[in-house]
Amino acid sequence: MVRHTFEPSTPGEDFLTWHSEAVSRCRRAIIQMTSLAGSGHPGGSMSSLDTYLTLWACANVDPADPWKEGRDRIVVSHGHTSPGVYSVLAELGFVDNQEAVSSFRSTQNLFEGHIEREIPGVEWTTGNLGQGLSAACGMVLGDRIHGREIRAFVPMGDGEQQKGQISEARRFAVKYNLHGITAIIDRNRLQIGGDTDDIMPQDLRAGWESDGWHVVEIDGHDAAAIYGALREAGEDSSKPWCIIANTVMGKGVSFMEDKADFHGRALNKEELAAAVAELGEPTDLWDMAPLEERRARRMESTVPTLPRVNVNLNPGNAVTYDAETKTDCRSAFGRALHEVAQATDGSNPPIAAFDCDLEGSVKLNAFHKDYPDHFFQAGIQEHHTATCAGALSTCGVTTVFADFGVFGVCETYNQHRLSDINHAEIKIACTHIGLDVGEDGKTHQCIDYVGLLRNIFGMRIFVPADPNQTDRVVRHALTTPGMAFIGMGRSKLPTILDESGNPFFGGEYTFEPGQVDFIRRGNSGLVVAMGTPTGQAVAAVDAMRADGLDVGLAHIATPDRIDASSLAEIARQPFVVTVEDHSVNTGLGSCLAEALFDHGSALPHLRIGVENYAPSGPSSEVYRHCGLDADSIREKVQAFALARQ
Ligand SMILES: Cc1ncc(C[n+]2csc(CCOP(=O)(O)OP(=O)(O)O)c2C)c(N)n1
Repeated sequence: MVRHTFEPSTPGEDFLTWHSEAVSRCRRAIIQMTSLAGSGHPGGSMSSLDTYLTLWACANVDPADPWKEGRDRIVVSHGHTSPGVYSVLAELGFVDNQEAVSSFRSTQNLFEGHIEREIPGVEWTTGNLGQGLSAACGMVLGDRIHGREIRAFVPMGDGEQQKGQISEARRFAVKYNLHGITAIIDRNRLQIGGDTDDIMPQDLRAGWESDGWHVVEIDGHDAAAIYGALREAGEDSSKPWCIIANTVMGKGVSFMEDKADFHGRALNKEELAAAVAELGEPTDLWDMAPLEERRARRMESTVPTLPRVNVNLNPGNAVTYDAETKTDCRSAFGRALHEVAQATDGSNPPIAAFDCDLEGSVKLNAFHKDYPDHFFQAGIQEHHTATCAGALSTCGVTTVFADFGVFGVCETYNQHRLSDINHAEIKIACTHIGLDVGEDGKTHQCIDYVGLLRNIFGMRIFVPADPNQTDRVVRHALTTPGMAFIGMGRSKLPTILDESGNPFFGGEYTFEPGQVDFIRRGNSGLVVAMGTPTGQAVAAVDAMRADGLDVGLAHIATPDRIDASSLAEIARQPFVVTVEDHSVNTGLGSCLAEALFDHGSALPHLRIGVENYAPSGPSSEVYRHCGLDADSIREKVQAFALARQ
């Protein structure tokens, strides 16, 4: 095992000797683990191998302290080259070789088909191609916010270069002078379907250069050349470098070389025997029986638990918007975010916010003005932004991604999913959700956020009813670990009042996830609203109560979690009507019906919500068109109640 640095101007002889010997051991491990699993990606693993050995041997990383503060970050973007990564991590003592080889692609531990962030030495789970560079940007920003400049290395595939998110990340890295990042493209000229130039011709050098990167080309199997380029890249603080490493897929085994087939296929028995003969190492090292036996035994993993990085924020004091104040939830969000930053640390709070060219609409202006180094204007590059913010949120920085719902959720769902797999803690603050988008029409109506985000296991969904509840929800979400989504409409909303005319969600009201807020108590049925239409539901319920129909009204801000005592209370009602400006197929109505069913309670249920894409128009008109205004709600509830008498 050798530890080196990028300090000497040339790599030492000891390093080069070790490298040439380690390559053989790692090739053996790659072939053994893929053969044992009967699947995996040996071809790209072997073409990337020389780079991987140089990186993990020379970068500022430490197998004895893999998550040490201020370390360099090696973010492998083409995560399918996991056999190559694991073989090198084993060679350098980050993980146990026998464990990695024998359990690769089995459910017994974390040596998965694509690299996993839980493995010491791996910084980001990748496999959905095109996201690694964005993640590295987030990590470098994280250290910068903590007052450190680190290096980040991003090995990538050449087929992978076809992904648009990479060019988003390139521009972002140059804009924010993230010169510590070095991209290394494994230019083996092959991808699954064959030649990269046939699948999608692309001028790699021109693309990276036009976005402001310095590009060099090297022999990606020459350890000294790899070392030299990586070292020189680190000396340049004017721009980030992209190293195009010319390589051969399947390098080291003649019949695997330059064959797209071995991108994603393990060797069969005959091929394995031929590889053993060709690589010429002692045959006992190739004995698969002990590995097979260990795989069957499913031994306990020795991989340590990934540590969590805690952030301590001060929620500050909740604000109460009175009955006369009419404001929008998004302004309440912007104010609460700014106040949490101020309450935590007036000058340098561990908070960051990302915007995609909608700063005024998503109300980040005050935060931007007072914390310019914590605000990132990423342009119309939502995929990059989502991943970058997700990665930054794992670096001890509470990270807000503010956007319109349709871009912050629908456009970027896959990025959030991968962030969740990476145990990210991003706070997605979306405005313009539901039908409340002004006159923008169906392209902008995000009516599916509950349905989508419920699939993300670590996500918590918050849909406040008015500015008062927004204030408390934002302070809660920012100061609570985990992924969170806060959904807000565009319009100014009435303050929701209790029966005495005081702000229901103001004053001493405390927000508790899961709790259902009973705004009006009644015994003849219950209207349950979520988010923006709650004011309409209040007006409808008050009108029905004045008419003698004793219906109650509740609000659910966390449709994905409804606590059992609240369910029991709802279940005592003769019927329930849900009201939401979300698709009726996958929103509050579905969540509540499921929760009641699981609770053992079934009651008549009318779902009022969005039944189709809705037209353009002022929100009040669109609500009327879709039957979500107070009069329509009242008529539907009355008819439903009448039918049950
Ligand atoms: C976003 C995304 N689309 C498609 C795939 C399926 N896929 C996995 S590897 C691969 C080809 C990658 O080619 P390249 O980057 O050249 O890697 P190499 O073949 O050199 O290993 C594809 C299309 C994926 N993992 N992610």
